[in-house]
Amino acid sequence: MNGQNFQPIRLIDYRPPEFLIDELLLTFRLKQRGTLVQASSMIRRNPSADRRNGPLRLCGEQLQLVELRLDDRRISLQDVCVTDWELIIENVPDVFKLQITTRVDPEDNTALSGLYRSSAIYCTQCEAEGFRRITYFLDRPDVLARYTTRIEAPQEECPVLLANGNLVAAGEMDDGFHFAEWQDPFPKPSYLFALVAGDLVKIEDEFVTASGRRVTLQIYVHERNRNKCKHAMVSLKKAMRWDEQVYGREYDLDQYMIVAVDDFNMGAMENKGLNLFNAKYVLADPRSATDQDYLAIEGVIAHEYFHNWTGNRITCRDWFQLSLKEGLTVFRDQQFSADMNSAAVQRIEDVRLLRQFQFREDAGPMAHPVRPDQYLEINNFYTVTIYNKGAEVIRMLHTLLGPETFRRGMDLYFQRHDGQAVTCDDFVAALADAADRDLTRFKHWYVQAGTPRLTVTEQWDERHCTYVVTVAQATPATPGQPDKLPLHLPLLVGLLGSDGGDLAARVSCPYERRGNDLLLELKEVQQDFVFREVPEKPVLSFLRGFSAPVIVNPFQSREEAAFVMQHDSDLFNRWDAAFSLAEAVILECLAKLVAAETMELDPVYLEAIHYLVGHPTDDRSLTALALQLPAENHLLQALKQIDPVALHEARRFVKQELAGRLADGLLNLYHDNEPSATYRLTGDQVGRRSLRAVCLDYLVLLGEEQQDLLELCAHQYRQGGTMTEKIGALSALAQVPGALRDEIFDHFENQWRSDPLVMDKWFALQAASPAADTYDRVKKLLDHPAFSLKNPNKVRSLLGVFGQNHVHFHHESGRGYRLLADRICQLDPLNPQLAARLMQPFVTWRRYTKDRRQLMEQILQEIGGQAGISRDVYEIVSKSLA
Ligand code: 0A1
Ligand code: ZN
Repeated sequence: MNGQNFQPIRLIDYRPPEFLIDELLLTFRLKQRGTLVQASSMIRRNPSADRRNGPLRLCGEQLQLVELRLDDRRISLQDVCVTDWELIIENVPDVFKLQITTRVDPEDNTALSGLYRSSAIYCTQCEAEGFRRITYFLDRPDVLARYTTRIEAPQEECPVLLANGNLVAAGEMDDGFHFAEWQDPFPKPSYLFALVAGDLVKIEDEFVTASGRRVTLQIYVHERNRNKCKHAMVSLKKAMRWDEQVYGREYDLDQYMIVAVDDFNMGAMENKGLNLFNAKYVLADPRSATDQDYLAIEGVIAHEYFHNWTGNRITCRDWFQLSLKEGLTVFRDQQFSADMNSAAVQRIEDVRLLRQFQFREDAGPMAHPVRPDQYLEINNFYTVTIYNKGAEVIRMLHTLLGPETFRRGMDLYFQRHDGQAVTCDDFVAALADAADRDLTRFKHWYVQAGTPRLTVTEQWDERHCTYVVTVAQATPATPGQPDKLPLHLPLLVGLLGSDGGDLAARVSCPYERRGNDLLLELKEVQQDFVFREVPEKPVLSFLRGFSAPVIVNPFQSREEAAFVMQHDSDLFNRWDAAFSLAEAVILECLAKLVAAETMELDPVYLEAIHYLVGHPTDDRSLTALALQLPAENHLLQALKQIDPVALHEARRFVKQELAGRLADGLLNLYHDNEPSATYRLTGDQVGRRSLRAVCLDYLVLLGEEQQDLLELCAHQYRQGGTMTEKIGALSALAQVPGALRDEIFDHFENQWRSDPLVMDKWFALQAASPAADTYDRVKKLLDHPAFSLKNPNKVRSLLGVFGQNHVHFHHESGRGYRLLADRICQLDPLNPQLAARLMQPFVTWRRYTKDRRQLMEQILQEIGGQAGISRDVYEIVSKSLA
């Protein structure tokens, strides 16, 4: 394999920086090729460094060094050492001024890290290590400097010039250039630097903070998108108010800017005062964006805004602490979305994502702790573990401490560490101090990878009216961590009586009450929880609200699960009961299929779903969620050896059976829930649209015999006034190849071919389709004029989604593997970060049937053998094969 010389970075090697930079003046003279960057900094030795006499080593990549001056004297470039990743200057004084001029070519920057161009806009992406692609610098998060940024650019091409902080000067220059100078009063790490220049329009609003300061809010977009920013602006204002009310956090600059760009590797970036967003998370109108898009925009806008305190004011000491800002900020954005919309729906969506993606990551060769202790390429660690499991860890702290104590802990954290770069330990210490609790065992969550499994047993003593729940925990071994310690976790439970009511209020037990719930704290490998004066054998409502990120081995009968599904006061657990029942039923069918027995639908499950369809709750989104079967991505985790085709068939059988048996009920539900003609983003309206989409998704499976059901889809597509309805119809139709499907997909393409975000949906629906012709279509779509390997949204919509399409990606011929692998190799030299992300479906290759295993192993070896392989892709390949 190539790439063996890449060296891992280790947490134990962390040392404080040898130098500090307090002030930095950056001057950019922008050109598509040959941008000149002058960086003038005040540098001094760090009094608390381990070593005080070493050379100055600055990070730098893909730079052309033009000039160097130390204390205003020019240094010959022969007298310094320049490598592919460093500039080393020997014998520097203790305090000095350094001026560096570098040259970069934004137009050729396809990696979208550093300074690049997207749809004629100059922009930057510096997290995690992009700043070193702009100038030589101490590019590490524990070096905090005050930045002044001067941008010079051709006035006509770039009327708008933006950087972090406040605008302090602007004016015209010779040769059609103009300039703007920005000053950011808050010291920040280099990863939060940003610059934007281009022809953009701004949408402006104002926010008055709790203490009465006026903040100007601006969203910058291309002229054609001017009318699609309202929702983002409303979301921003809601997030600002919420952070004041819930965490007492006010915004700290006079101006808050958001810029939407078309080419972006991630969702968005929290640069101080100047957030850069993937256009997907800013632009929306009802004609072109779905309800899910609207909710995602609200969530991402909030996430970036919340980073201003959790990430920017208090940042990470090193990249191993990434979850310090990301886990905490995801937790905050989840809380916010739960408060703005349906809390139960939000929790279900969060848990679905966690189970499908994080549990899968945690069980595979890329498993790593929330605070990793080693990496080759930090960009590979922007993972569901760091973000979403990290958020679960914070949520557990919130549950253990209770909301008031948690808030006191957060206050202490902000007060203690404002302006610092700190660690996850510092965060937990602030909470522990505020709560006056020992959280030592809890901290295992940060260092231990893998999803714990809980085994639950119940004992009911009728004579003494005593009920005992025994819970045991075990975390499976993960790479590099064969032995696991017990964790400290909060278990919220309820006891349901035979009438479905909560018994908890009446029983005697030493556990803290949290509303209807009881809080059990599991700390040991195994513990008994005893409840006395229990009048009848209760049905246990376990792990309410998914109070800990664990897998619970099934311990209840299907009848009990159906009971929870109907009666639990915890809406999350109602849904979860439906989900687990469906999982058990599908896996049972799969076992039958594999054993060549006839598959049958369990009558208990059928009855439960029948009831659900006949008695929808007021929260229609909840009913819609309960009707959706677990994704293949989730189901496969329970299998020793994955046969993706058999799994797909078993799931499809259950879906088809439900459709057939419940057709009338589903059709009634569909017709009873027509949304209003005008678009409104209320729970009621969103619920109607999603419930109808789920109904169609089932009903369309009966389309072969009942043409009118296909027509129902077509009708919704043609008549629906919103993108949500159109996508609902298209997504259902995508399952049934035929003239009608083709006609409607063509129609959609013709109508939307010039809207890139809508075309992303069109690509994704086709790449996700289980229909037999998916592979051929995807192959053809790679040559579609709207597709481009250079645009991450396109790559994710077509190739990323195809990689998650189990039946087609894992086609026994290996053609799905080949298709993806070839594109990964093509993409790697252009955009290694994105190429590495596309590797994800290969990572768990060992879990599949033998033929597939062999094919995937070969592919991994082939990719690993590519000349010039990036560190990003190399890390994934080598860990997968290890
Ligand atoms: N900090 C951002 C995510 C982000 C990370 C890396 C990026 O480029 C490599 C871009 C964005 C967030 O959490 O929103
Ligand atoms: Zn973030």
